[in-house]
Amino acid sequence: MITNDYLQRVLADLQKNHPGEPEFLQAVEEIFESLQLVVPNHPEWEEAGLMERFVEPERIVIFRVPWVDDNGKVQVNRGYRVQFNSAIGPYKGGLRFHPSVNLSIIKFLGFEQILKNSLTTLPMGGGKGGSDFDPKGKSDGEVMRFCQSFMTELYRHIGQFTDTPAGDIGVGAREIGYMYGQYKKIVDRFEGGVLTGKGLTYGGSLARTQATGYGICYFSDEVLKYHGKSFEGQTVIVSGSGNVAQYCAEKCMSLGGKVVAMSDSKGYIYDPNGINLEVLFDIKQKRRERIKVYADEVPGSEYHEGCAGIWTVPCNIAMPCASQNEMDVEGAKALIANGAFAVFEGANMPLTPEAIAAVNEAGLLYTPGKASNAGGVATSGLEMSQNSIRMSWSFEEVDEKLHGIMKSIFNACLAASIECGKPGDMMIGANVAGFLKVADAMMKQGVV
Ligand code: NDP
Ligand code: 2IT
Repeated sequence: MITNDYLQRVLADLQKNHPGEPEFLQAVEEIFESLQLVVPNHPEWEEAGLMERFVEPERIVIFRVPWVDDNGKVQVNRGYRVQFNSAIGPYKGGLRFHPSVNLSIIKFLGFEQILKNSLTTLPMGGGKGGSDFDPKGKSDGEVMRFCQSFMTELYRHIGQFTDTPAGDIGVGAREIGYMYGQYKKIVDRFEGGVLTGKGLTYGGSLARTQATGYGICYFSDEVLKYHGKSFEGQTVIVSGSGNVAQYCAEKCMSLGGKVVAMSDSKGYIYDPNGINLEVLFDIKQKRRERIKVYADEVPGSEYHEGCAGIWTVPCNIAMPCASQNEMDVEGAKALIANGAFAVFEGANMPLTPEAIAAVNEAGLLYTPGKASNAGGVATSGLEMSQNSIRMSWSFEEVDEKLHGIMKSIFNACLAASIECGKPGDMMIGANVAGFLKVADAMMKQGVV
C-alpha cells in the first residue's frame, strides 16, 4: 500500500495516463512501496518534480523492422528502445526478442534497469529495447536479416557514450554478432563499446555468458550466509532453461545445491538425481531444442506439460529464472506448503505482487531480481571497460570482479535495509540503495 501523498499522486497520474501498461505500473508500484520509507525525508524531491521525472523515460524510440523470410515473403515487426534514465551513465540494458514484447514490457524492464545498474556501482544509466520478433523456428539466415534490419534503424540511437544494448530473452551471442556486424558496416568503425555480450573474437568478455547465473548464486550465497545457511545439501528448482537458468543451475550445483527441476514456457523436467548439465547444455546450446528432450534422453527423469507446475516440486530453494510474473500466488503457496525457505529471483520481476506478499508473509527469504541478477549487466560494464582500455582480462579476473560486485550489492542492500528499519529486507534495500544514487545525480544535474 502506498500511503505517501506525493507518491500516491504520481502513481495515480501514471495509472490514469497509461492504463494499457500493466507491467510498467506493477514495477513502479513495487518500487514506490519501498521508496515511501525515504521520500518523507526529502521534501526537496517533490519541489524538484523528481518522481514525475523518474517515471518518465527520457526518450522512447519505436520503429518498423521489415525483413524477408526464407520463402521470399516480407515480414514486418516492431522495434523498441526505451532510453529511460541517463543520470549516472549512458543508457544500458538488454534487447528482448519475444512475441510478447510491447511498450509496457520494455518500459518495466527499462525502469528496473535504472536501479539495477545503479546497484552495480558502475556508471550505467537505464534502458531496454527489443522487438515482438520470435527467433524460435527461424533459420539463421532469417535471424540475420531481422537483426540487420533492426540495427539499420537502431544504430543512429546508440553508441558507447549514448546507449549500449546487450542480450535478454531471445537475444544471445548469435543475435549480438549479427547486430554488431551490421552496426560496424553502417558506421564504418570498430566501436567495441556499442554492444555487450559480443563474441570473444571481437571484443566480448570472458565470463559474460555465465555472469547473470553465477551472479545470482553469489548474491544468494551472501543472503544465505547472513542467515547462517548455505547452498550445501539444499534441493533447488530453477525455472527456465535459457542463458540465465543454465548458469544459475551450474553455479548452484558447484556450491553444493542439487537442482532437481528446470522448465521452459511449455513444461518442466524433474530429475531426482540432479540435472545433468552436460546433457542440458548440449540440448539447449548446441541443438537449440526444447527441454522436453532432456526427459527422453536421461533415464529416471520426467517431463510434465505446463511450466507453472514446476512450483509444485518439493524443494528448499526456488530460483525463478524465466520471465516476468511466472510465479503467481498459487505457485508461491505450493512452494510454502512444500516447506521451501527461500525464493531468489533470477528473472526480472518473476513474482506477481500477490506471490511476493505470500512469500513475505510466510517468512521466506526473498531477493528481488534487480539485485540478484545484476551480475549480467555488471559484467557488461566490465566488457565495456575492457573495450575502452583495449585489453581482455582472464576468466578468473572477470569472475573475481563479478563476485566482488555481487558482495558489494548485498552489503549496499543490507545497509539500506537497516537504515530503513527493515534489516535484511532485500527488496527495500535494493530499491532504496539503487534509487538514492540516481536521485542524488538527478538533483545535482537540475531539471533536465
Ligand atoms: P533466454 O531467452 O536465454 O531464456 C528464456 C527462458 O525463459 C527460456 O527457457 C524460455 O522458454 C523461458 N520463458 C520465456 N518467456 C517465458 C514465459 N512467458 N513463460 C515461461 N517461460 C518463459 O533468456 P535469458 O535466460 O537471458 O533471460 C531469462 C530472464 O532473465 C529474463 O527475465 C531476463 O530479463 C532476465 N535477465 C537476463 C539477463 C541476461 O544477461 N541474459 C540479465 C538479467 C536478467 P522457451 O524457450 O519455451 O521460450
Ligand atoms: O536484464 C538485464 O540486466 C539484462 N538483460 C542484461 C543487460 C546488459 O546490458 O547486459
